[in-house]
Amino acid sequence: MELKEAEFVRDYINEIKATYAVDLKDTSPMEQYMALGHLIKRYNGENWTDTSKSYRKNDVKQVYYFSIEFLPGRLLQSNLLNLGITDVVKKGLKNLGLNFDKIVRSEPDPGLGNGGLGRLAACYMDSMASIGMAGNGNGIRYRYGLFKQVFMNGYQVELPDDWLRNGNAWEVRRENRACLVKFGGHVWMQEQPDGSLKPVYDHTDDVLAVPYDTGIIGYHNVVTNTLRLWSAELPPNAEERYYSQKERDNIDDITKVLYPDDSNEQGRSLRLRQEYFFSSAGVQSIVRHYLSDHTSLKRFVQKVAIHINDTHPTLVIPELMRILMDEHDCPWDLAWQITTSTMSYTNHTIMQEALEKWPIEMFQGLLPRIYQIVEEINRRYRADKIPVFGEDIVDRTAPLGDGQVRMAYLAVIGSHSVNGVAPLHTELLEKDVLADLYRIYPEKFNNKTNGIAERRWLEIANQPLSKLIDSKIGKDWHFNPKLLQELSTFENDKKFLNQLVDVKKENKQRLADYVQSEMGITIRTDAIYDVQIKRLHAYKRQVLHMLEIIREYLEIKENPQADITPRVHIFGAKAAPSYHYAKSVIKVINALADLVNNDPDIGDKLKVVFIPNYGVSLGELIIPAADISEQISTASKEASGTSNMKLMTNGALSLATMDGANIDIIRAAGSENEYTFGLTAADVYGYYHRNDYRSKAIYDGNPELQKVVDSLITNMIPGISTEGREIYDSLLQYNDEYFVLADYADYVKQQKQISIDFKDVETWQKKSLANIAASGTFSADYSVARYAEDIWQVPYKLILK
Ligand code: DL6
Repeated sequence: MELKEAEFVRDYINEIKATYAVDLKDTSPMEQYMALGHLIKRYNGENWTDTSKSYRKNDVKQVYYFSIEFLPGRLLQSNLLNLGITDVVKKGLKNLGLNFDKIVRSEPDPGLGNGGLGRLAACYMDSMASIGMAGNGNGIRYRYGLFKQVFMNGYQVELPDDWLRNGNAWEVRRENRACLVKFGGHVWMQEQPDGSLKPVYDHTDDVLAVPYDTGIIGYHNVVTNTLRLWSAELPPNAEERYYSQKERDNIDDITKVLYPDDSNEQGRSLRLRQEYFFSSAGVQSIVRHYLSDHTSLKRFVQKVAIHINDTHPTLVIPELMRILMDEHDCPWDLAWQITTSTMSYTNHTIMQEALEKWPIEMFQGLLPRIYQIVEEINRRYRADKIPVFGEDIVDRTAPLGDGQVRMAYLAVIGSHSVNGVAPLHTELLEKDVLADLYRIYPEKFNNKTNGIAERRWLEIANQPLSKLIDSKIGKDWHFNPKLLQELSTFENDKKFLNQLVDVKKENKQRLADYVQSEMGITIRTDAIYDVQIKRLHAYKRQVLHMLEIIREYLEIKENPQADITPRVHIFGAKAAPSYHYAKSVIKVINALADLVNNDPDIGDKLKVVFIPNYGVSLGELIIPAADISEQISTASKEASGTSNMKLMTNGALSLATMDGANIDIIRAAGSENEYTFGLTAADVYGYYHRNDYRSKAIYDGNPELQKVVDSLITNMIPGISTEGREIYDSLLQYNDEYFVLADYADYVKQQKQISIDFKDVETWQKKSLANIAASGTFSADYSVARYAEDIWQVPYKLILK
């Protein structure tokens, strides 16, 4: 948008006065941020309205992306960037004597997600707007985010993430678009005068779903799409009937916190209520919106695509069936045809425990009408498929089985498309996790490799690199990230390679300053920054990285004079509150950090920093500083990964197993520019089939490994007696479920190679450049364009300059 500095300054001062009734000099950075947010939202108001109007006028097909998580990160900088007004705003604020960085840091990270799944949804929102596609998000407005992680004596402690404390500058509450969502009670079929049957609900617990909309601004294209998040409130008849405190709390709880503890029955039931709440409200509002412009449901499929991001929103399937049949008199067959043609589903994991299942009793009690519909889907599925495929396979794949509602199976049966998120992942879905359903519906399965918001991870997170790239190849890559490939023509340009070294150093210094001021740890910027940032989970194998740190520590202790390439091992990870093992891993890494960082024999050759409260904003600080990207999951277990792509685009070299999208990264950048190691997915499945993996045998055969693993239980690392033992036992007594010991030797070999290679600055920098240049292909712009073409059948205008 066009904006003159003087105009901005005038508007901003007025905004401050109108909102806070004080002079600029008396405002806090938080107030300065809020006023700026309100002003930018106002500037963009017309774009937002015009976008909605133009979609309506042209009767454009809309995509609704349902996700229980969205992790957009701070919005101020990305909105300024996408509107093209960063420089003028920065200048105006500077001339007013304000500190832009402080204002940026005052914005809380919306705590609406937990990891890659939520961040992917946010990247896709950004890209859908940026390629001019009518893509809306649908989720939950959690009052409290996941949690704020702090470490006390090395243990993870979870504090409330009160991200809405000061309000949210970007959202608009739209009470006039609220919907009622019904839980519990009884349903019976009442005969209508025309002889048909209609369900009647009795004694339901009704909840008002109020939408809060956030504008998602496209990159330099005047498009603004909508992210709609639902909040649970008392229904409008609240004054007419008495609600006990318990009833009020029950309603409040639905959108109070992300991921209620699902380690107990009450938590699980709350989770199911959350899932139905946003699925129902979202589908109700979609149908209402569609019918405000169309007189019949005939063209619904041509105008609406609903995407199920992981199993959590699967209830959109029976909910759309309910609305079509109960509220719009559609017969079953037509309703089913509309529903299955509208829905598509992405699976994000092969981990069995994450394929949600609900006990039938709980499900039926909470959602009696929806259960009736699922029962009928189940009955028809069986009647339809048993004659063709036989009873066994249909039993195994029916939506109801073993006393449970099986959400992933319902999602596959009720959708026209099922995709995995990287080629290996999709292959494993077809061959293993969903193999039976693949046999029944092979035509539904396809792959859509994940992508990232390149612009955020370069233009916002890594401005020095972004500017350097602009100076070499111009700015067209902002619109068409594959053009980053042009950088490879500079691989022998020494001056450019040196400039890349300087950029990395600047980014490392920024991170080092943060680590110094927040954690009191001094780290040197000429060390290898060896980074592992992702959820804490056994399959992601932070333990393997931890064993390497112990090995390096013992190596220096044995030979303090050895010529060691200095290293800083950097972790960022949250463990689910009820995931005991993951919390023990955090404790041990923190204890190890205390030992290593304070040992005078070690000095600054080796440092370990576990940066608390990892999230999008910390990612923006850590990723540009990384030399090594640790992507070391057990092959077959990581569906895709996306930190691997963000680190690649920022010039980190992958130390990676052949898992998820690592495989595609390695292919794109060239294996000579990465460090690969370990078992392949086929090796892992080989062990499963033969049932002959014996971790103890590997331990017995490797004296160095013995020393490293034993140090978990020998008091070498102070203060970890139970946690060290727990990890030790997982590796030896419980036969090392994730093949850490199998991959140890190969991993160490590559780590040693990295220490050698890092010293050759020019060669290292060439490898780094190869990664940056090849990374454009992982832009989310292309991913959503593939969804648009193959699955959603919606138009878009990729802005290829
Ligand atoms: O597709 C986004 C993201 C993938 O990159 C990760 O590999 C995958 O683990 C994650 N999946 C989930 C779902 N639940 N689990 N586990 O978060 O999705």
